[in-house]
Amino acid sequence: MNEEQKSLLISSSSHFLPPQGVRLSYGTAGFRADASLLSSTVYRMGILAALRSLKTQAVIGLMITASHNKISDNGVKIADPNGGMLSQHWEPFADALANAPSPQDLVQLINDFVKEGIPFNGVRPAEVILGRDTRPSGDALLKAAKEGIASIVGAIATDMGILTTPQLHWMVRARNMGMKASEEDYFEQLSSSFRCLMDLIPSEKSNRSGPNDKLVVDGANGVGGGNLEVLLKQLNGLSIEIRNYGEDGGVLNEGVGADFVQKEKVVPNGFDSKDVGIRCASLDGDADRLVYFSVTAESNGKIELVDGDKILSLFALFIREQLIILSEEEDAKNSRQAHLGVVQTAYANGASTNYLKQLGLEVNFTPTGVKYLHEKAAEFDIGIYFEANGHGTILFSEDFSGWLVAKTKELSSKSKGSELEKAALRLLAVNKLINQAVGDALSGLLLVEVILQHMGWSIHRWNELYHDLPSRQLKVKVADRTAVVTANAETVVVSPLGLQEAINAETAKHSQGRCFVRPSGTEDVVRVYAEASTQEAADSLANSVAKLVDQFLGCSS
Ligand code: G16
Repeated sequence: MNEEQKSLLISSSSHFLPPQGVRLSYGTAGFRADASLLSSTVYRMGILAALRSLKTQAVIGLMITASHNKISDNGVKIADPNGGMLSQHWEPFADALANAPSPQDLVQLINDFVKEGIPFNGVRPAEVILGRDTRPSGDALLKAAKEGIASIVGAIATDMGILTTPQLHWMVRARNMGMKASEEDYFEQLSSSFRCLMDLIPSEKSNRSGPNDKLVVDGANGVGGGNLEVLLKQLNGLSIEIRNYGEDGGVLNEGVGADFVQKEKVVPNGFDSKDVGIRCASLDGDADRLVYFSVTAESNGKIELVDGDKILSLFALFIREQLIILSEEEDAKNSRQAHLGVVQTAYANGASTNYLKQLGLEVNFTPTGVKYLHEKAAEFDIGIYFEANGHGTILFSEDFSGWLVAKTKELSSKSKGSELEKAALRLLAVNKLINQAVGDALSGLLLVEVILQHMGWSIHRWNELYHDLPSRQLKVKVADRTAVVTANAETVVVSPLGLQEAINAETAKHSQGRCFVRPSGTEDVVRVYAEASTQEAADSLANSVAKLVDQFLGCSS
C-alpha cells in the first residue's frame, strides 16, 4: 500500500471512530446492532467491500439492512461476486476491521492484509454496488459506506437506491455474469419466467376462479410491498392485494411480517376475521423471507401457518415431478438422472423432514444461516434449501443448467409440445424465476403461486401435505450469548458444561420431544426451539429449557 493510500485512509477513517466498549461481530447475516452504533462499522465494510472487489477483480455488493430486526436496528452485509454471502474466510478480517480501535490500527491491519495478495494495481479498479432497505437510518449509513469505498484509491461506488436484499444480490451476480443487471431487468426476468410457467400449466387446471384465487400479502411495512406492486403490473393471471406497505403509519416488522407471523403464529396487523380462509402471505422487512398462512375461524387471531418447510416441500414435489417425466424419456442414453437434494436446519419441523424422506429425497442439515444452507445446496444438480422461517431458494448447478438448455433445444425440434419438452421448459423457467444468489420472497411467491395453479391446489390442500408437530420458539436475554457453543448443526450444546444434559432430561419428559438452544447471530438473545406431541407440551418444554438457559447463563441487567 503506498503512502498516498495510507494517508487517505488515516484522514477518512478519523471521521468514523468506533463506539467505545462495544464489540461487534460478523454474524449470521453480517453486522447487526442498534443503528446508532453502526456508522464506523458500515464505513469499514465499505473499505472491505472495495478490497474484496480488488481481490476478486469483480463487482461486490454492500447492503444496508437489518432485515427482520426492529426498526431501530440496522446492519450491513457484503455480497460476493456470485451474489452469495461474503466468503467465510473473510469474516475474521471483517471482525478485526470493525473492532480496530484507532485509525492507525485500522491502517496497520489493512496494510498487513493487502500484503497477502490484494492487487492494488490490478486490471480493474474496485467496484461496489450498494443498496439499502427502508429504515430511516439507512441513508446516513449508506453515506458512511460510500466514504469507506472512496477511501480506497480509484474505487467506484454505485448506489442502486432502496432495494430488497435479494435484488441487490441478484444484481451483483448478473453484473459479474455480464448480464443486464438493473432493477427493471430483475423485474423483467421474474415476470417473463413466471409467464412461461403459467403458459405451461396443464389446460384442465388453468383459468381457475373463485375466492380461493385471491392472495393477500403482508408487506411487513418494508420494501417488499411496493416492489411486488411494480412486479404485478407486468403480470397477468394473479389477483393480489397488498397490505402493510409502510406508508400508512405502520412500523417496519412491528406486529407484521414473516418473522412475526412465523414465530407468534397469529394474524399480522391489518388482517382479521374477514380474511378467514383466504390465502395470505407475509414478507419480512427486506423481502428475503416468505411464509404463507390462512386466518382460522377461531376468534383469537390464530392462523394456520404454512412455513418455509412447506414451501420447500411444495417446490420439491414440483421439481421431482418434472424430473420424473424427464427420466422417463424413452431413449435412455439421452436421459439424465439429476441429483436432487434438500437442505434444512434444526428448526425444520420434524414432520417436514419425515415427509421429505418419505418422498425419497436426500435431506441434509446445516447450522442456521443462509451462508451454510446455500453452500450445501450448491453440491447438487438441483439443491433446494429452506429455513422454517421462510428463507430459501432452489439452486441449479451450472452443469445441469447447461444440460437443460441443450435439452430444451433438442426437444423443441424433436418432440415439440410433448410432456417431455414441457417438463424441461418448466425446469428452465424455474431456474430463471427463482433467485440463484439468495432466498427471495418475491420470486419465491411467484413460484408458489404458479405451482399451486399447476397442482390445482388451495392453500388448505397444500397445508395438508403433512401435519406439523406442535412447536414453540422463545428468546432468552442473557449476559453473554457467545457463552453458548453448539455442535452437530446446532443440535447439541457443548458449552456451558452440563446444559445439554439438563436439556436432555427435560426433553425426555415429553412425548416426541425435541429441543435445542443456540445463540442468535442477528439479535442479542439465545434462541430456544422445542417440539412435542401437543402444543401444551411444546410450550412447557420451551419454557423449562428457557429457565435452564437463564440459570446457566444468568440474566443480563
Ligand atoms: C437472517 C439469516 C437467516 C437466519 C436469520 C435468523 O435472516 O439470513 O439465515 O435464519 O437471520 O438468524 P439468527 O437465529 O442467528 O438470529 P434475516 O431475514 O434476518 O436476514
